[in-house]
Amino acid sequence: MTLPEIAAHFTLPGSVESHSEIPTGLINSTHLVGCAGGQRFILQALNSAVFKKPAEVMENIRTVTAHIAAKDSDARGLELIPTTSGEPWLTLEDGTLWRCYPFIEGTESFTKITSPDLAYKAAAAFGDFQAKLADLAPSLLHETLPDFHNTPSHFSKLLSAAEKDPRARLSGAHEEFDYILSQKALTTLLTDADLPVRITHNDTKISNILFHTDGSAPPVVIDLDTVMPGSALYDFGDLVRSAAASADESEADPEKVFLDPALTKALTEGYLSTAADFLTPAETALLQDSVKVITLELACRFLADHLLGDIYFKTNTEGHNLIRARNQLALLKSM
Ligand code: ADP
Ligand code: GN1
Ligand code: MG
Repeated sequence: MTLPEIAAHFTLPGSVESHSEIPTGLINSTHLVGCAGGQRFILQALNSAVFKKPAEVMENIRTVTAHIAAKDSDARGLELIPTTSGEPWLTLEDGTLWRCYPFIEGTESFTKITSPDLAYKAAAAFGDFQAKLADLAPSLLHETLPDFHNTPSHFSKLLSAAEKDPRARLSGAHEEFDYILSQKALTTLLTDADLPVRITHNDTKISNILFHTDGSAPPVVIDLDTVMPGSALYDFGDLVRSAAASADESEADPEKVFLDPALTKALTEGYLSTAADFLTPAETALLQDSVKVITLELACRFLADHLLGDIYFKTNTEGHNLIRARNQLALLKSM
C-alpha cells in the first residue's frame, strides 16, 4: 500500500500533497505528510518485529496521554487522529499498525544539543512527564517490552550472541567485547538497588523531545511507545547519555565522543527542578551512576545486534552497529 493510500484511511482535512520520511528514529518508520490546505501530519508504522503486541502499546499511550491531559489541558501533546471508520489506529491485513498524529508545528528536535539552557528545559520536561504520572498506578500499564531496561539481561544476550557468532563478526569486535566484559560489575548496579517502580518513558533520548522554536511553551515529550513500568533512573541516564554526548551516536571517529560536563550539570539541575519532589534518596544518590549503566546497556545492545547481523536497529552501512557500540564505550570511558 502506498503512503497516500494509508493516509486515506485517516480523517485528514484534504488529499495528500507531499510526503517524506523522517529518518532519525532507529525503530519505527515515520513520515511527514502535507495535506491540501497546508496542514501537516505524522504517519507512523509501529515496528512489529520489536512491538509484538502493538495494541497494548497504543493502550499505554492512550492511558498516559489521557492522564496528563486531565491534569494540564494546555499540554500541547500527542493526540491520535482517528481512522475514517472511527478507530484510533489502523491495522493492516499483514498486522502492521499505522497511527497518525498532528505534526506539531513550530518545533524542532535534535540528535545532540549544545546549549545548557535547552538541556535544562529538556530535562525539566522529562522530569515533569514522570511527575505527572507519579499518581497513576504502574500496574495499569502493559509491560510491552519485558526486560527492556534490564541491564544484566542485555549483558547475557550479548554473551549468547557472541557464543553463537552467526555472522562470524566477533573477531572484528574483540576489543569492544572484551571491554564490555570488564565492566560486568556495572551491569547490576541499578537492578541490585531495589528502586521504586514508576511509570517511565524508557526512551528519553534527546530526539524524542520537541522544542518550540520561539520558546513559547515547554518542550513536548514524544515517542511514547516504550512508556511502561520502569525506573526513573533509566530515563535520567538515557537523557544524559544522549543529550550530553559531544557527538552523534553514529560518529565515525570515537575520539570525538565524550560526555560534556556543562551539559550534564544543566541536565541534572533541570531534571531535579521537576523530579526532586518525588525521587527517593536512593534514586537521587544513583543519578550519575545511572548514566554509566544505560550507556553500557546500549553498548551491549548495539554490539549484540552487530553480531546477530543487524536485525533490530535500522542501519545505513555494514558495521553501523559496531560503530554505535564503539561510541557508547568511548562515552562510558569519558565518564
Ligand atoms: P521513532 O520511534 O522511530 O524514534 P519518533 O516518534 O521519535 O519515532 O519520531 C521520529 C522523529 O519524527 C522525531 O525525532 C521528530 O523529529 C519527528 N516527529 C515525530 N512525531 C512528531 C510530531 N507529532 N510533530 C513533529 N515532529 C514529530
Ligand atoms: C531506539 O526509536 P528510537 O530511535 O527513539 C531504541 C532505544 C535506544 C535508541 C538508541 C524501542 O530509540 O532503546 O536507546 O534507539 N528504542 C527501542 O538510539 O528499542
Ligand atoms: Mg524517537
